[in-house]
Amino acid sequence: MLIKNNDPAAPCPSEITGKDLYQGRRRFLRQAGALGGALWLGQAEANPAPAQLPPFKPGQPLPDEPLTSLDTLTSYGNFYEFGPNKDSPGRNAHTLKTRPWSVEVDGEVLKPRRFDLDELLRLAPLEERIYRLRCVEGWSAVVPWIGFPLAELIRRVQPTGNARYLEFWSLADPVQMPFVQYPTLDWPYREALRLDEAMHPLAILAVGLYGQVLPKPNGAPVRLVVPWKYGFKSGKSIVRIRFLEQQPRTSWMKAAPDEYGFYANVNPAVSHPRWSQAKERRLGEFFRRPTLPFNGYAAQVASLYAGMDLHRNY
Ligand SMILES: Nc1nc2c(c(=O)[nH]1)N[C@H]1C(S)=C(S)[C@@H](COP(=O)(O)O)O[C@H]1N2
Ligand SMILES: [Mo]
Repeated sequence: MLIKNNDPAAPCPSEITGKDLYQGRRRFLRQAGALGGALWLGQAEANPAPAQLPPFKPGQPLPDEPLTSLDTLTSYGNFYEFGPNKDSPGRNAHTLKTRPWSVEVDGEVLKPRRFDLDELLRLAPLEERIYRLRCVEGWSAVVPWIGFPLAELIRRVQPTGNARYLEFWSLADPVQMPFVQYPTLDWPYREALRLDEAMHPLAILAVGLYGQVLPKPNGAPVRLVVPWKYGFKSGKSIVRIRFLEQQPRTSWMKAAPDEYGFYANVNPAVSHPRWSQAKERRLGEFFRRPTLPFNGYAAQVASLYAGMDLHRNY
């Protein structure tokens, strides 16, 4: 795992990790070629190893809140396209093909277009953002994402005067995602934000984690991260962003409307119908800790909801 280094003169973690990965891949390809010949190499090229991330600006650690280990983050989580259990994504997401990849942006925008993954990696300067992640089920983590503000993408497609919401579509390919054939959710997994929420500088498109490209269980190659909302609002493996005039119904709202609302802001004062949200368990810790309003980001985001009844708008 990566050792954090706050010396600004030190090489960027992506430079180290990226170079090692790259050299490892050259070695791998040489060995594969020597061992298995053209067929082997051909298969390796058909699903090439992910490219390295461009250099990024290191993030600020959260005081007294250690990072959740990479091993924990990749082996425990929700990605229902790969199965219903916390260990399903870690066991099954290897079948996800993350290249070629692109994100279609359409709807109420003046400049609808498709962004190729390599374009996304260079759309804006990459930054590390160390964020709390709070799952609606009561566990939480501290994650060193790498990405860029979603506002950077929004700016480039120029929303029309009618655009009020963004809808995010995850990939839904039954060949790569074995559980998409079961009607557990209305696939593709769809989530949405109000335009002003999506424009907030804390909302990012993440393309990396711990100095590397995003691992498949965490939503490779590009996912949303909205740290003041329950984790289910942050769709993984995004292939489409649609700008809308009307508030859409999301996959979770369709599955259980009284349990999962449109806003889903982290709120210790509003219980889930089946459990309290007052506390959370950090992955890797034993004792539960109090959950903070807006997951600790109230100073930055509470004004987005001024005058709203947060019990009704859960
Ligand atoms: N496409 C898709 N995105 C998803 C999910 C999912 O099942 N499918 N699960 C959500 C939930 S409930 C959480 S808590 C976070 C978990 O992200 P992590 O595994 O990177 O911690 O992803 C969210 N994004
Ligand atoms: Mo979650």
